[in-house]
Amino acid sequence: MRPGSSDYLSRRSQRIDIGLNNLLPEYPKAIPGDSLFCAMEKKEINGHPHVKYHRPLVSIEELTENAEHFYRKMNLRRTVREFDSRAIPLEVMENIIRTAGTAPSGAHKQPWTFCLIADPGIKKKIREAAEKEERISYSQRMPESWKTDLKPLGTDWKKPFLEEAPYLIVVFKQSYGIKDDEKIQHYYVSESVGIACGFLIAAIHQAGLVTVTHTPSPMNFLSKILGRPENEKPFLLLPVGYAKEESYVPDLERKTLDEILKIY
Ligand code: IYR
Repeated sequence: MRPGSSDYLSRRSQRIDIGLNNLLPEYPKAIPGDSLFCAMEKKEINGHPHVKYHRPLVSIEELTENAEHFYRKMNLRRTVREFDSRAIPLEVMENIIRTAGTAPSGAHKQPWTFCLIADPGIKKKIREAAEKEERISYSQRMPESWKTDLKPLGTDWKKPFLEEAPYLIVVFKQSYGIKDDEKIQHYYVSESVGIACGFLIAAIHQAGLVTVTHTPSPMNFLSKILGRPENEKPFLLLPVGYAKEESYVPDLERKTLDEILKIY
């Protein structure tokens, strides 16, 4: 079986699942992050509760294979702007968002809210508001040099994908939290939410779906349409779905390892 073939990839992910459940035979469906998984070996350290970290013991051969396998899979990710309207089960989207929620964050404040939109009426409102801003951006706000840089991507003010994709995810960053009417300090908010969006995009790709990272500017209209509170600011808008059956993406190249890696 050729590494990188779809059969090879699905066999390998099955093997990873079986491995996790062998590690936890008493909880056959335990998933890290679930309370079941966390309820195992506990210990107080400096007066704070800790749980045992179950180190996955991976051989050098497996490390090598895992790293190459994941790179190959991620290297197949492409930004796609044309969607198939085929429905996607809500459960799939919930697990994708759970994955984004596993991201690290400043002082573990998890300063994010993911709004999932399937309602055609709300999608229409978002499209209309986004296109209104984008039309102004493309005709008045963006300098010619910016538009020249975007030419190879073929973007313009029209955003039909905001209605065509079965789901939109709007990610909000929480500048601060609120609990019992008290403000909670958040740290490294943009970094944390940016990392969570990276996890989100990887999870969308891993599931077999596509997205485009859309950042209409300004995007305050999203707070209004979705009725988000004052402590949340829109961060990123991601339409999610199957790619349209026949769609083309720009013939782009990624920087080589030599260009992005400096070893010291
Ligand atoms: N937000 C606009 C413009 C745009 C900007 C960049 I930088 C892109 O990589 C792609 C598009 C739009 O969504 O069309």
